[in-house]
Amino acid sequence: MANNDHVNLADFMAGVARRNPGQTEFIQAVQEVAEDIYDFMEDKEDYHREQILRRIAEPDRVVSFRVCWEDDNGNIRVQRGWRVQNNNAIGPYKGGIRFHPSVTESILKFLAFEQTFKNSLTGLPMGGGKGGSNFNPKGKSDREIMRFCQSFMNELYRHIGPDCDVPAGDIGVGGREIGFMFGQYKRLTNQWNGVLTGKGLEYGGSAIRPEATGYGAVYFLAAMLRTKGQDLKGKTAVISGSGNVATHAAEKVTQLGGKVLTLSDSSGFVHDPDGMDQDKINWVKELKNKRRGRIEEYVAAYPKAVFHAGKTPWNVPCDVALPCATQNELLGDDARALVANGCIAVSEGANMPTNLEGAHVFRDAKILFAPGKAANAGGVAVSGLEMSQNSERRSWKEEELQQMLLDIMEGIHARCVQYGSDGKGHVDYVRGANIAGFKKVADAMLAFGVV
Ligand code: NDP
Ligand code: 2IT
Repeated sequence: MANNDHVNLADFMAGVARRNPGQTEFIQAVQEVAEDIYDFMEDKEDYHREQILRRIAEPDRVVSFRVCWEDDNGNIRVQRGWRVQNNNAIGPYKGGIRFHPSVTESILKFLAFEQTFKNSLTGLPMGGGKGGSNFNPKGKSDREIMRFCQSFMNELYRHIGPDCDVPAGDIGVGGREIGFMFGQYKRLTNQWNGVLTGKGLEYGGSAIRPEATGYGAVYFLAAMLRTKGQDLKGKTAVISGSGNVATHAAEKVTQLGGKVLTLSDSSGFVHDPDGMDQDKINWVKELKNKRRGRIEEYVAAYPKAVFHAGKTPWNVPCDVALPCATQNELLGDDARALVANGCIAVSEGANMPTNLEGAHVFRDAKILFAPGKAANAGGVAVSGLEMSQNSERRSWKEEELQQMLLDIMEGIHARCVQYGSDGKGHVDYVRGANIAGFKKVADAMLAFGVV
């Protein structure tokens, strides 16, 4: 009789911590999932016997490599690059690439782990992966970005492929960087295929991919509100970040009749008591994507707004909140402030923006709380649709894709309700997302035997 049938949660987590020393974000992400999965697995011997959670929490592989490039002054710069291929039970590895000085192996492992469940939740055949570099794109010229992207791809290309691993964007990686990386992949392999998503519309990209994450997070929010007979009309929204996810979340909240009060970046947040209409949001997009400026500049253009240096926006009273910047940006005290100020729903556009304590505050208060792996899955879902279009060698119409995104988000919401409902009118979306995401991957792994 094997003796590892029933390792309890505490021992399981102690093992994860022992095997991944110092990888705090990864351990945090595993803990959050394991808390729900252990409960769900209690009477499911085969998941225990086959060590399924232990296997999902051990990446299939982590590739780490040196990235050298030359800056505009002729200096040789050395960065580290990674690709974490976490699990490909239900499809090719799929997940973004992040360029940010804070990137570590721990952060990419947490993101690849989360991605595995997120991609499963979409209902599309995609496994989980993530990559990136500690390269800081801020202040770099276009040519420097190009040289870095080309050097990064010089190693990455041998680990990816349209049926193997399909990267996309994330923090610090948008259309410009995907273009440089796709160009270099094509040059190295002499293959034109759907190896990356988030491409430009001229070369195989999908309509609405840039909008999909932010829009999807708001569709999920609207679906949660609907269970309480409510919608976004007239509701005040506090949003963090001012990048791809935040600006498109703001756009959709506005379209659905809500009033966006804040956006932020790593220097602080702007509070616009008049709300941010489409013109103002377009101004922010231009600021961030073209001029590569700081959110602080908003107050010069819109003088009624106030900039709060070094602060996050969670103390601004609101009906709904969308953390859309980065991990661990919303802590226990922030969650308590939001609940105390009457916030009724939180939809995570970012990955793991709420820390464990904050998540427990929201769950205990029984507000509507959508974890990133459910709420922000619209981005990777449309990436999956971009893969389908590339394989089929055609492009679907924008209206079709808009409807597919909406349907996918409704489907994720329904799966969360199925596994997260307490049967008495309350839905724990974290639990629902964890279990629904896990089950599909776990059952595929059971079918494969011990691999
Ligand atoms: P962008 O690079 O477009 O924007 C990132 C935004 O977050 C910027 O406003 C940035 O401010 C801010 N930010 C980044 N790091 C920090 C930090 N350490 N502290 C405070 N603010 C920070 O990235 P995205 O919008 O694409 O990504 C935002 C989040 O959404 C991430 O968690 C990402 O993993 C997640 N996500 C993205 C998807 C996508 O499709 N792009 C899909 C699903 C999730 P600053 O300019 O000062 O750095
Ligand atoms: O975190 C994420 O889901 C992303 N950055 C998008 C991944 C993708 O493959 O589109």
